[in-house]
Amino acid sequence: MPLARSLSVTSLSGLEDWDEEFDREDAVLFEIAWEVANKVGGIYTVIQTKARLTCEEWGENYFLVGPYMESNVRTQVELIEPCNPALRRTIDKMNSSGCKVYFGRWLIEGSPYVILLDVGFTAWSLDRWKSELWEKCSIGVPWFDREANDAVLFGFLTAWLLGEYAAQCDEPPHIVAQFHEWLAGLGLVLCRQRQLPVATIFTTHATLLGRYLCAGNVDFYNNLAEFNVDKEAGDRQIYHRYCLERAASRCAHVFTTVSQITAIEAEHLLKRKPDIVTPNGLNVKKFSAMHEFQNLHAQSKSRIQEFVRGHFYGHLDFNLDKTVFLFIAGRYEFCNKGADVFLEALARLNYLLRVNHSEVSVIAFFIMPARTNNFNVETLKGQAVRKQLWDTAQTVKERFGKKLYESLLVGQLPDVSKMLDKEDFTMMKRAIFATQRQCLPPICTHNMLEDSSDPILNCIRRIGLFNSAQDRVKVIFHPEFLSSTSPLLPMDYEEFVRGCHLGVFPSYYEPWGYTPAECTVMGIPSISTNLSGFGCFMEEHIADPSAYGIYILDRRFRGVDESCNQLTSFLFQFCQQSRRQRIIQRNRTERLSDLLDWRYLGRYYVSARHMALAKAFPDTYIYEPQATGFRYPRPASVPPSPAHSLHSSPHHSEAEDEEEPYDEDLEAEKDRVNIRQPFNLTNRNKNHTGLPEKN
Ligand code: G6P
Ligand code: 1S3
Repeated sequence: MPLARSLSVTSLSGLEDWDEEFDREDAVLFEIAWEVANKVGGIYTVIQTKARLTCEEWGENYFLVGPYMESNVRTQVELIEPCNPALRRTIDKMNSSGCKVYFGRWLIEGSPYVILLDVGFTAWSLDRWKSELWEKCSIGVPWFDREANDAVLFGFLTAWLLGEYAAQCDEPPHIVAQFHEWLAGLGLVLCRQRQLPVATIFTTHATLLGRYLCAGNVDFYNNLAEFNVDKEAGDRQIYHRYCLERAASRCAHVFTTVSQITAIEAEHLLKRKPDIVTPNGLNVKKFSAMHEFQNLHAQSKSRIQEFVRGHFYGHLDFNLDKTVFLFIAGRYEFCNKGADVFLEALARLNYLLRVNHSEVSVIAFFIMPARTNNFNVETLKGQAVRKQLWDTAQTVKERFGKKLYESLLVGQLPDVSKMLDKEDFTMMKRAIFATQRQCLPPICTHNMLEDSSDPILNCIRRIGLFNSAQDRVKVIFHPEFLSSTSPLLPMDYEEFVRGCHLGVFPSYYEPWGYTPAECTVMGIPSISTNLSGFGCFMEEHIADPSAYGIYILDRRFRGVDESCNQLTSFLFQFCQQSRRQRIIQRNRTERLSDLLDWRYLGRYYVSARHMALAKAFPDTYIYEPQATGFRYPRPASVPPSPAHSLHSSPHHSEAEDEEEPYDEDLEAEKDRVNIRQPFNLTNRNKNHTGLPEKN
C-alpha cells in the first residue's frame, strides 16, 4: 500500500506545499460548471478570475468542463487537439458514440484547457437518461423545464466523460472533480452512483430555495429552520431541481459554499452543513505606481461629470465639484439586491441635505438591466446639447484667438472689449437658448417597456425624487449594463466604478456579492450588508471595516425601516467627508485588495480538494486541517470617517483639503498589514519526503 500523503495548506496560496507534496502525474482536476466560457452570472466570474491561479497550480492536469455554445466558442475559445493521451482517447471514444465533445483553450488569463459538451447534439438520449435517473435516483424531471433538461444532458455527459477518462488511464488515476451549482450537480450524483474513482466536490453559489423564497417577500432568515423544504419547492414547481441540488450536496465527498451565511442557509435548506466555505476572490492587478488608482478615479470621474453636464442641461444649478456619485449595479432583483432600501434612504438623505443646507449634491446611478426599447430622446438630446455648447465654445475660442494673434502681430495689445463681435454673441446666445428645457432632467435613460409597473420607477414616483432643482439627491436609472461603445455614457463597468465615490449594495439575498468586492480592489468604498457573503467576510476579517471604507449595513437584526435609517446615516456621513478624507479612505480601501485576491483566497479551494482526495482515496492521502484566520487591525493612521475625524486644527480650511498633498503615505506603513504572516505555519509532521507517514 502506498504511503499516505499529507495534504495541508500552510502558506499564502498553498501552492508551495502542494507542489512539494503532490505528485501531479497521477492527479487530475476537472472543474465543471454551466458557466465555463458561458457568461450567465457570478459563477462565470469565479471561474474566469480563478483560472490563472488554478492553472499555475495544476498545469497540464487542469480541465474546465462546460457546455458548448457556438457563439461563445467563436469569440472566446481556441479549439485544439488534446495533448493528454488518455483524454484524447476519451474524447474520440465519446465522439464516435454519438456525442460532440470539443477541446480547446479558453482565451482568458491562464489560458485553461476547456472541454465543451454539446448538450443539444445528444438530446436524442434525453428520454433514456431521464428514465435512468428515475430508476436509479428516483428523480423525475418534467418535459417542460428546459433548464432542467439541459442539466440532465450535461450531467450524464459529464459522468460519461469522467468514467471514460478513468477507464482510458493506464494507471488508476486520482481524479478530483469540482461541480458548481445545481445545473452541474447531476454529474456528481452519477459519479457516486456509478462508483467512479473520483473525489467529488459540490459548490453551491446560492440555494435554489433561498433565491425563490427571498424573492417572494418571506421573512427568510428568521424562519430558516422552519421551512418545509419539500413543500416549498413543490409549491414553486422546482421540486425536481431541488432534488438534483440536494442529491449533489448530499453525495459529494466535500460540500462547499461561498460564505458563512449561505452555509447556514444550505444547512437548513439542503440539510447538509458545508465542510468548507470557499469565499470568492478576484484576480487583483497591482499598479506599479501606488497612486495610479487615484489618478484613474479622477480621470473616470471627469468623464461621468461630462455625462452629467449633458443629462442635467438647463438644470445645472449644483456644483459638480461638490457632487458625490453613488451607484448600485447588478441583476435587476429589486428587493433581493436592496434597491428598495437604497431608494428609501436616498429620499431621507435628500431631506437631511436640504434641512442642513448642505452644499453637497448626490447623484445616484442605478445600473440594472430591464426590458427597454433603446435610449430615450430626451437623454440623447442632453448629450447633443452639451456637445453643441462645447463646439460653440471651441469656435468662439478659435475666433477670439485669431483676433488676438492678429493684434499681437502688429505689435498691439488687443482691445478686449472688441474681441467678441456680434456674430460671436449671436452664436453663444443661440447655444444658451438651446439649453432651455420644459421638463425636468429624466430619471431613466431608456424607454422602458414596462414603465408603469417597473419597481424602481414606481418607487421613485412614490418618494418623489424627480431631479427637481430643490432636490439635493438626483437619480439616474440606466436599465442596461454599461458599455464603452454606448453613445450615451461610453464607459465600461470598471471605468464607471472607478469614477464613482461609493458603491451601495444593501442586498437582502446575496450569497457572496462581487460588486462590493470589485469596488474594494479598485479602491472605491462600498456599502454591503451583514446578509451578504462579502459583508460577513469583511466583518470577520477587519477590526473596523468602516475605517477602510467598507460600510456594513445591519439587515439581519433590524427591520427595514431601521436599516433605511442606518443606510441614510452612512450616506449622510459620507457626504460630509472632505475631499482629503475621501482620498485617504480610498487608499485604505484599496489596501484591502490583497484579502480579496485569489492568491490569498485560493487556499480554501486547495483545502477542499485536499479534503476530497483524502475522503475518496484514504489509503493515499490524509487531510490535515490547518488553523487559518486573519484579522486586519484598526488602521493606525488618522481615521478618515467624519464621525471620528474632525480636523485636528479648528482653523482647517477647505483649500487644505483640496490642495494639501496627502500625508497618509507617511502613515501608510503603519497601516500596512502583511496577510502572509499568519499563514507561515510549519508542517510539524514533515519527514524527508515532506509527507508524514500513516501509522
Ligand atoms: C484623486 C486624484 C486627485 C483628485 C481626487 C478627487 O485622488 O488623484 O487629484 O483631487 O481624486 O477626489 P474626489 O473624492 O473629490 O473625487
Ligand atoms: C451567485 O450569483 P448571483 O448574483 O445570482 O453566485 C455569485 C458567485 O459565487 C455570488 O457572488 C452571488 O452572490 C450569487 O448570486
